[in-house]
Amino acid sequence: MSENISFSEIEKRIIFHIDFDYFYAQCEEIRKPKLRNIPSVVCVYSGRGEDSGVVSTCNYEARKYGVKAAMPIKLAKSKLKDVHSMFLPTDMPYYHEISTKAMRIIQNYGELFEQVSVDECYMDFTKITNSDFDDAKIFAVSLQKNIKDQIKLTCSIGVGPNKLIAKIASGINKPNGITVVRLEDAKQFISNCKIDDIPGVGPKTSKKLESLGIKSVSDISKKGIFELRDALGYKIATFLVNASNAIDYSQIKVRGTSKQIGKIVTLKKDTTTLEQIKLTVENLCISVFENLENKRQAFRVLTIILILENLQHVSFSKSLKLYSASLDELHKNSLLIINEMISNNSISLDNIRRIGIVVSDLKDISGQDSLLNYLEN
Ligand code: DGT
Ligand code: CA
Ligand code: CA
Repeated sequence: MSENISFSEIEKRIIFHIDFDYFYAQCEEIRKPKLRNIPSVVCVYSGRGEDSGVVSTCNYEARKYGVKAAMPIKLAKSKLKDVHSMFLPTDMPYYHEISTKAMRIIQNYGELFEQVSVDECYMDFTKITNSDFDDAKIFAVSLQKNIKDQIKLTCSIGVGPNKLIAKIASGINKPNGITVVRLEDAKQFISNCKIDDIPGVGPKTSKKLESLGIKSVSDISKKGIFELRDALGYKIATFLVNASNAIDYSQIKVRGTSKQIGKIVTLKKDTTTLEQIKLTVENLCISVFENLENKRQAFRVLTIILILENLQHVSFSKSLKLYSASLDELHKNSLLIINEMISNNSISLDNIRRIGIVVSDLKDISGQDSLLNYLEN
């Protein structure tokens, strides 16, 4: 995948890293709002004795008392012995449910999406922002607000020119923070970080670096890969030298099930009539359909994205009863949804700045005799 990407395309990227705050503990607060005002601690009980086990995570109220992930439950209880607090066991199915809802809201932005864990994902916002970091900030605010309004969950967002910078940035202003690091500021940003702020650097690598007299990120950036190769191995040496220069070429890894095809266009300033919008939608559908046809895929979920003059983001997804590979159906449904979105949200046509159409839940149909056969089955 990466070999097809040119330098200039890499340089123009805008990547979001989204990390849900104190995730398991916040999920507990969502169903028991009283927990918000007291230290609450989510624990993995070992089953061997009453308080045997470790802290999985805790809310920020509990963090004030020094409670941390991986701490023995007994120690956490002793830190909170003088305050009213709550200790709860983990409930993974419920956390996954909340995670799925939040991830769906993020995916509705219709860009390349990669979920890395139950509470973390990356999204490539290059297209939707036209590589503009000011727009990216507005999208980050909107995304954070959408998740908060819809499921009462806060998250922290890092925006950067690549995954590495975005990931570090999301941890800077926790909880409920947004940190934007522009391409031109990325080198300075990473130089101000500690070596073990770089994801993947643990105590083992830190120690090895220290034995080479390397104490800071800028120390690494002054070294060549070959100088570090013997101590660390070629792979880690390359990663670290690149990272210390704020370089990271890794791509968003779209998972099989969340693959999608989409296109967003910016409307001309004077494109305000319904006719013009219809024409734009038709062209978008044709382009998305050609892409589907080339990949020999059918879709089931259709998402329409409207981006307004103030960059407010309105999206709506519809799931079809059957997989479809028909341009007509794509076109018909897109128009229906857009009409509904405009009237339900009383959006004035003048306000629409960009329109996007995304199809997802894709299925291979290359084995079918023809698209038509497939549809009639
Ligand atoms: P944050 O992101 O600093 O606001 O707090 P969390 O709790 O979201 O921390 P994060 O993102 O490192 O981890 C996500 C979830 O993974 C967390 O809610 C619980 C679980 N987790 C993290 N660290 C540990 C651990 O050391 N042990 C266990 N059992 N679970 C953990
Ligand atoms: Ca988290
Ligand atoms: Ca996380």
